[in-house]
Amino acid sequence: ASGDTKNSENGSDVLTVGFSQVGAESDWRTANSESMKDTFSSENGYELIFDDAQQKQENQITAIRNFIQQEVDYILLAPVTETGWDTVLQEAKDADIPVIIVDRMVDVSDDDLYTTWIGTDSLQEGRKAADWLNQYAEAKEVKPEELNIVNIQGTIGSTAQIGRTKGLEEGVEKYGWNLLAQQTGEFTQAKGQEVMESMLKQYDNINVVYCENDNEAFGAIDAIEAAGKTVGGDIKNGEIAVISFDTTNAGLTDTLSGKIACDVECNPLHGPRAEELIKKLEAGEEVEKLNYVAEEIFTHGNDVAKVKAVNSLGDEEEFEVTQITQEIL
Ligand code: GZL
Ligand code: ZN
Repeated sequence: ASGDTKNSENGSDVLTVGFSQVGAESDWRTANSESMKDTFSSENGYELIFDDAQQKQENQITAIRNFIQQEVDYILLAPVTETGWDTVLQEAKDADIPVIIVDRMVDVSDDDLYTTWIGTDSLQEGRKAADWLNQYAEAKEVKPEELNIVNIQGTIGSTAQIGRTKGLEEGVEKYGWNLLAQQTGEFTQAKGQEVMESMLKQYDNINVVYCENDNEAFGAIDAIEAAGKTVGGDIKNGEIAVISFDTTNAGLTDTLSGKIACDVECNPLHGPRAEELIKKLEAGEEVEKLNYVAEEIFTHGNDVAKVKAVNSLGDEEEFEVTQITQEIL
């Protein structure tokens, strides 16, 4: 498939790209799909075969096998979970079709089973949120042991969930927070609301809700308000601080209003970056194995100016906390 664009696998001068997408579970996912469709359009000289797996790994494996049958030039995979990919990626390798992993990461026996990866550092995202929460509690004169946290997790086994949960759990260990409950909200608004409702029935002392994406936060906020409680940041006076990830438009709108106390950016616009990698591969150029996308952190109050977080490569990085304003939206 690599080599001269003019003579791609199926002989036409169009590059055929098969994209196995997780599903349509969240605003972030929708934006990610749009970015890929906008980039790999026919006017840009591509034929995109797009498959929505409805968050099921077996559907992704079927889609990849179909792409192999159709002799696509490139396979893009946004993997719903971290494991279970060795067999089908070996089949793609045997068919000499380069695989680009997008967004979440895969854990495979041999990383030659994929050509390159483009995405974001979920572990560092979680660590940013934890560092922010530690400083925020201090600013609000709330002791670490007074923080009663519930964690609405993402799709269990996805690296986005694994990383963000790990970042929180490290904070619990390090600062002595109370982690009352953890349950998956499957990155959806409906499940996030359902899980929050059940947690509110079990605990009457929750003052922090750590949601692993904005859609879970929207659901959790509805449940909290329906229970007659208040989301905000004034933990000392009974408000519930909601932490979230993705910084979707709706998420940043809630951050501006103070309903979300802190939203950690996770950038979905991987289309152009994936195309850049394909162009390099077509030109026979070397590409980095791992291509991390830079991402920030947003709040609406000046309580925390900077956060520090070690990234997945082991380097500590410092980030200015961005104050959300109407103009940024
Ligand atoms: C994160 C991505 C996650 C988003 C969710 O990189 O995999 O999946 O945070 C989406 O909104 O469902
Ligand atoms: Zn991310």
